[in-house]
Amino acid sequence: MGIPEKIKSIEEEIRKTKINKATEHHIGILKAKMAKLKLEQEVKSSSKGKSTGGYSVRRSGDATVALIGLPSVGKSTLLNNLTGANSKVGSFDFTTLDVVPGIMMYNGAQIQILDLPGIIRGAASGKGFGKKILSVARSANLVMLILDIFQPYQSELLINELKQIGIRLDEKPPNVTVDAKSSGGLQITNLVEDSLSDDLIRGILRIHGIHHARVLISEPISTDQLIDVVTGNRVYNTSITILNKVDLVDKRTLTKIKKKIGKDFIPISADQKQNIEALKLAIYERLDLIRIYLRPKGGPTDFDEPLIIPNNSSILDICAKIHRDVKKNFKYAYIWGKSAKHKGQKVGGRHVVADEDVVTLIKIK
Ligand SMILES: Nc1nc2c(ncn2[C@@H]2O[C@H](COP(=O)(O)OP(=O)(O)OP(=O)(O)O)[C@@H](O)[C@H]2O)c(=O)[nH]1
Ligand SMILES: [Mg+2]
Repeated sequence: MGIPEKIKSIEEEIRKTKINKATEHHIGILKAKMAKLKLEQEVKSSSKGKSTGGYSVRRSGDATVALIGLPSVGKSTLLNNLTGANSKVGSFDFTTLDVVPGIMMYNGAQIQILDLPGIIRGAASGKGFGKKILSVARSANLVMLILDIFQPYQSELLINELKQIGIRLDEKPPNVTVDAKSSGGLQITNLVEDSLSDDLIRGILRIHGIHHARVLISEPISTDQLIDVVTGNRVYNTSITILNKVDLVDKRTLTKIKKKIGKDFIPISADQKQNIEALKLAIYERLDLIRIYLRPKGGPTDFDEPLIIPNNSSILDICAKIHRDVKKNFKYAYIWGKSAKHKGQKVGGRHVVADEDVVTLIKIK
């Protein structure tokens, strides 16, 4: 049996097995086996030279947002509207066949938005260039899920396809440490009562070739999350959900749909430019960026071009963003603003800055 057939038969078996406490171990082991087979499949197809990588698109700007949705939901119309780009819009599916980048300016930040071809069910297993499309979302800072007013319940499908290629949306990485050793077997410290059994943990680790390790589980986790940890190639991404084409329905219908979707989303009309400013603000807020103003030693502060960095960045992160030499030659900094104890406080590289701080960097002579 080849790998695809093995995966299929395990999927079948999982589907047929009733989920309860008695079958938990069995299903956990099956899932771990399937994750292992999928990894093997990836390795095999990439060594055969089959491209499983993403589109080549040059990253630019301070953060990147990937537009993910079914065909014809209005991704290109939205890109054009947010950024002034000129991505082709069509009333038929699969109008966009490549990545089309645009830049949205907001609060001094340059936010790169990537328009992508539409995905369909089965995208994660390669349907319709699905893997190429989905993998762009892996390296994006924010995934924008776009729903169409006529297909408002498709977010599960999108989330599931992303999940299958290793993207976890709005989840925190599980708090589990697997510290591999060269001998000594598997030593498990499970601080959570009534969670996965040691037997199941051992089984999952062994399937993934881990026979000697110290494992520390400090919060409740599911079988899937443990498999994520041992597989090691998961990314944890933030998302935002948009419902497009709301110009086509009346208020009453929209309220009904809102109730049924049951999760937060932003209603917009990309075509009629409704609620676009609110969407821009939401994107900016979700990206969690801050502005830093640089003040050269003895000179005036540059308030025109803030440096845009992720929230909770340190002075050294600022240096790295400017240039790696700046980081190498960094000595200390002076700081004004919300993160400073007093005006012009002298701080080291690890100091965490706040939105709209003013910073003077002093380098080694
Ligand atoms: N009424 C209405 N039509 C819209 C809206 N946004 C997009 N459309 C229309 O929907 C159709 C598809 O729009 P596109 O922007 O090409 O959709 P897409 O998601 O990029 O499609 P693919 O590239 O094929 O995946 C076009 O006919 C658009 O004019 C909207 O807000 N309201
Ligand atoms: Mg398009």
